[in-house]
Amino acid sequence: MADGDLYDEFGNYIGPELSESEEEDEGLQQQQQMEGPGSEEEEEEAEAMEEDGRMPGTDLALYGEEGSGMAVVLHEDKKYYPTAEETFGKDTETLVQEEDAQALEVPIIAPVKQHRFQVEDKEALRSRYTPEFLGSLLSTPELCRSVAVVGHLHHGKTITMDMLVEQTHEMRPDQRSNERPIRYTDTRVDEQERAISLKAVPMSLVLENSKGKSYGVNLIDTPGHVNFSDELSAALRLSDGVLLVVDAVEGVMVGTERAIKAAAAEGLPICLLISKFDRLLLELKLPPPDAYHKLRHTIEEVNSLIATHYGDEEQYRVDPLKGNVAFAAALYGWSFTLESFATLYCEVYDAPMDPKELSQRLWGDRYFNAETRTFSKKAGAMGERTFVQFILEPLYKIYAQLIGEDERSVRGVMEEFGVGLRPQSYGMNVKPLVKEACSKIFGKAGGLVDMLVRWVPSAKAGTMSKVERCYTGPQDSQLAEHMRACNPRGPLVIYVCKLFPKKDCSGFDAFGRVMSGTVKSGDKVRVLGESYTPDDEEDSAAATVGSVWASQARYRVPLTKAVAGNWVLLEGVDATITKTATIVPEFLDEEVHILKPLAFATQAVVKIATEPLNPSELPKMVEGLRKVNKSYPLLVTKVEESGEHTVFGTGELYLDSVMKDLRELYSEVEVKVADPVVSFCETVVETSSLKCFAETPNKRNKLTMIVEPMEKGLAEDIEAGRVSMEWSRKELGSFFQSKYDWDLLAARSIWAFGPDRCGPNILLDDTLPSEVDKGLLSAVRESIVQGFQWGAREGPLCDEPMRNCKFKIMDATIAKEPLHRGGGQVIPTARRVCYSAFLMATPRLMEPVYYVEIQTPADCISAIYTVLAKRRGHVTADVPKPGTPIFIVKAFLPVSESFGFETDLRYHTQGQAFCLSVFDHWQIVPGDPLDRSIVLRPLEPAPMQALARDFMVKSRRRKGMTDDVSINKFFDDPMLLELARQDAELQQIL
Ligand SMILES: Nc1nc2c(ncn2[C@@H]2O[C@H](COP(=O)(O)OP(=O)(O)OP(=O)(O)O)[C@@H](O)[C@H]2O)c(=O)[nH]1
Ligand SMILES: [Mg+2]
Repeated sequence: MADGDLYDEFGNYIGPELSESEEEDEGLQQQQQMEGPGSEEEEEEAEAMEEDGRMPGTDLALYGEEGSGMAVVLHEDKKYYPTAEETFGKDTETLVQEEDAQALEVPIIAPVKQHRFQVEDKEALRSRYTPEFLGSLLSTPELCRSVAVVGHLHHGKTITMDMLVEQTHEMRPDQRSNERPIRYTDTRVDEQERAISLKAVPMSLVLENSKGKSYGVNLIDTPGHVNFSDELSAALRLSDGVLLVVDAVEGVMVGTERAIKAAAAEGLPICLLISKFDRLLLELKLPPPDAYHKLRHTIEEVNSLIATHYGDEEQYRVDPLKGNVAFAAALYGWSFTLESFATLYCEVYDAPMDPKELSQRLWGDRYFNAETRTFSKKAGAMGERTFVQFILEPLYKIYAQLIGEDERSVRGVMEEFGVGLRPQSYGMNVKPLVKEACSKIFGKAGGLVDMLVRWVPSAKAGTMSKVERCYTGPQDSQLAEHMRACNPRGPLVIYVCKLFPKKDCSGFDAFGRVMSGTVKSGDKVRVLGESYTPDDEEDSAAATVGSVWASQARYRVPLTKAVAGNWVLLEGVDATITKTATIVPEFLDEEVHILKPLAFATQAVVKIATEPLNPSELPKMVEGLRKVNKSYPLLVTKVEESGEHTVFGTGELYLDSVMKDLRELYSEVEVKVADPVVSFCETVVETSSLKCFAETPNKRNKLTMIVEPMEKGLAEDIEAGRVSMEWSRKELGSFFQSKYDWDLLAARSIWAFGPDRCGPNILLDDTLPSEVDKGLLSAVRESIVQGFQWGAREGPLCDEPMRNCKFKIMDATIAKEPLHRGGGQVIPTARRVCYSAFLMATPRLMEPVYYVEIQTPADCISAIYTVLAKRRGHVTADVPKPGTPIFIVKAFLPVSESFGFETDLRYHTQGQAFCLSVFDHWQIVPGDPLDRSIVLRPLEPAPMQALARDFMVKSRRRKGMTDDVSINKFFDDPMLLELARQDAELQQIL
């Protein structure tokens, strides 16, 4: 039969029926035909195998043995395949796995994860001293200083660190001649790319003072951007003093003020470093006398802030004459203090003078009379101030000569100072040449070290004040004694304040300060979390310390042990730590309390909702969120009732950084992010219009409450810890009496703050002993407080926390039998009565407001006013920066209007204005959130008076709640009747 007749036009077989075996044969034949030449060989081989008695299909040719076909080889000696080592080389690991031993989704050999988020040096820098020497200095707390380098954005903190790194490490030639700074403490790739610090990074260096004595100096470089002020808080908690870096040109800015405020809150002494000194000469081109006035103005500005936050005491003031002010141009590798400059004079001129004495005459209204060769306080005929004459003018001359690049004049300058340059240096570009020449002239930063050594308490003295400030337990306990004495032989206590991710981001290393005892690898410890108390020991876990290191930004020095006063990086203890922790020995006889959690000067008010692109990856994202939460001290992650995962941060840059870490480092899933929104607060502006009451479900108890707004400033005082419920009744009484004019009775009847220990709401017992059985009332106190705190945490308007509310219990009927007044009855009722009193007191919504500082040239100011006005912002001041063409515009802007503000600002000012925003206060949103007559139109901006309603309704929708607050839910029937009766009475009167 012809092939064509067997198939129809669609290719279906229509021929006679075939037996199955025929079909198979045919298939086999077709296959063989397709395989073509070579298949014959296989056939032959198969035949040969059959003769051998071997199974066809399994290639049993012995590997690597020629002529093996004939040899008799025992079964166990047979080798069929090359070994993994022969194929892949020596260092190959071979795994023989049984089937189904691993879950399907787990790879047999996991790919090596590499996150390129840390800058990797080809080879680690080598310090000029041995690690042992560093270790030995760090083990002597008297010779250690722990300093946080703080300041405004881009004021030169990281470059100052670079200067110290260069002086203590062997730099490679390419690093030395490179015009781009290394930014050694910016360890992340994104920090380098954006040229901004995002994380606080510690380094322990051996620095020499001007007399050549070595000290172990722990420095931590903090970010200057106000969004990252949480890193600053963590760094300050571990330090004993601060090096405040202020740009000589920009002077005091918002970041400077924040840093001073935060340092004051920790009670740390300030040393001032006026950085970028060269900008006065090269950019502003100020004549020397004007440069002096500019510097003095900056120092005065710092001092006025210090007076505001520390008080007027002389000890905290900074003054070049006291020796706590240094000047530097770190980019050019030099720094000086008055004393180090005086020493330079004495050395160069070989003068038999005491540099200290000379230095006292180099600042302020001091003049040098060249004729009598004496110093006086009165200006001579044509004299300049000594600082100008002896410091600024020579500096200007040095720069002029070096920048002139004339080899002869440069040689002249160098000879004058008795130093020489390498011949090849004269051929260098201006920047490296100035850097090399200046660092030769000024030498190492001995003056700066002198300043730190003198003004920052030693690790030993610092530990004592840390314990007094941060230990939550009794100060007279034995443990506190050991900590205060910084006793290396006492029980181990480590205060962990920061977590650094490991290279593969699988876990974290804990960074902290040893408060007492000695830690070494292998120690068995107990990690106490932030909610640990001796009564509730749940938040504690056992762990074993892995490696112990001294952190050096990009490398680590392994330590055999770290004694009290040291900063350490610990491996293996991070599992249960979220933000801070206290590490103690596994077994300790004494009662232990924790060291205080961090306190922040700002609040996380911007929130975004996240969701994995692929819903099945939710667990991965949740795990990622848990990790970013560890990495950022102020970050708050929450799961809303609707199941939405929200992340709270301080601002746009902060959340941008968080999301980048979440996506790329910690979860590796695609994450969808909703537009940012802000958190709100709920408050009242009047006293409740009637006493609200509620009965417990069993009708045995009845609570009556009213609410009224709190005094201005009280909420902030409570939040900042200026008043605390842990105080004695007497202390509380006198605080409220003196500051807020409360009567003593009211002050003593405070029951609680809410929603937590330092929440901005108060619960007062305002009942009279003649009307209420106080004994019974105090029996249910705990339950009422819990109800109040629950209510204060989630207000009735849109589930946001309450603020500024003073709840007063006016009356209470409590069941005599304990069975009838249990928590289950009282807690929800207390919450309900809080809500009804709240709704009767003209409730309002509050929104967060940013303080915005804008740097701009004068001609852009009007455009800035317009941009701000469009966003409900307003300017509070616009002031010129003395000695510069810059204006500073200060303004308030609601956070909800701040999204995209920076871009808008740049657009309207042709990129000339630059702004920084930081949370400042809460402000009432205009309009009544409960006004039902307002009609909200979708996609249209709400008018001013409808804003509160608009915000509330949108928040409720987002949270999956109904549009309106159902008042009936919070009122009992008798209460509703009472309301109706009062309404009717009111109508009659009208
Ligand atoms: N002219 C001059 N520029 C400097 C000097 N020191 C730093 N800069 C420049 O100032 C900019 C910011 O320096 P950084 O050291 O990164 O500032 P920072 O304070 O660490 O910045 P953040 O950590 O992001 O707040 C860089 O562009 C430096 O080149 C200096 O002494 N002279
Ligand atoms: Mg920096």
